[in-house]
Amino acid sequence: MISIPAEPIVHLTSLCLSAAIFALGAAAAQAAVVTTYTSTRVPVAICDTCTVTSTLTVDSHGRILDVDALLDITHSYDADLVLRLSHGATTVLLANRQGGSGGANYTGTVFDDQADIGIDAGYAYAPYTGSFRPEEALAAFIGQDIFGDWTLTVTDSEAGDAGTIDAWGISAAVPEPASLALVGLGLLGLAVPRRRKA
Ligand SMILES: [Ca+2]
Ligand SMILES: [Ca+2]
Repeated sequence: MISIPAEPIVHLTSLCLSAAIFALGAAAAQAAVVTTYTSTRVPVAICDTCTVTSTLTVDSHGRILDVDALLDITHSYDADLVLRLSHGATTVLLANRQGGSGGANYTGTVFDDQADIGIDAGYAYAPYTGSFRPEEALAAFIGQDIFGDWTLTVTDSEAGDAGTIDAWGISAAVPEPASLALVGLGLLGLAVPRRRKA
């Protein structure tokens, strides 16, 4: 008779545990995995006054939370170059004829919306080693599926100098796969009976 109130307490406990499991599961689903994909279709010659492309193919799915572009180009006159990154129907202008008078190469360049310096800032200089904000935000890709082809398009728009796309890639953050979150939920679920027995 005295134990009657115990039942609602048990229900309340299991409700709290369920809520905690749900909250932890949701937190696990929010966790991001960052992966770098590099193109194997390099080097690509940038002929004088040509437009050339290089692609890379991502064979996994995931909703893009953030994406950066990585680039190594040898070119004797960067200000000839217009750089664009495309995926699906979206194209982002990375750099439009930057490099001033005679700046050469992009060496270890990362285009990142979160960078402190814009590639078009007057105090950013070739070979642009480090992180720079692109001229258009890479955030245009946020929410898209990372799966499929990504294309770097390089236009050399002035006669006299040429170069090469040596290497490029993307570094993308997507949510941790749902299967991992479910494994987490399963492990938490196993923990519940143990706690009740204790
Ligand atoms: Ca970024
Ligand atoms: Ca040229």
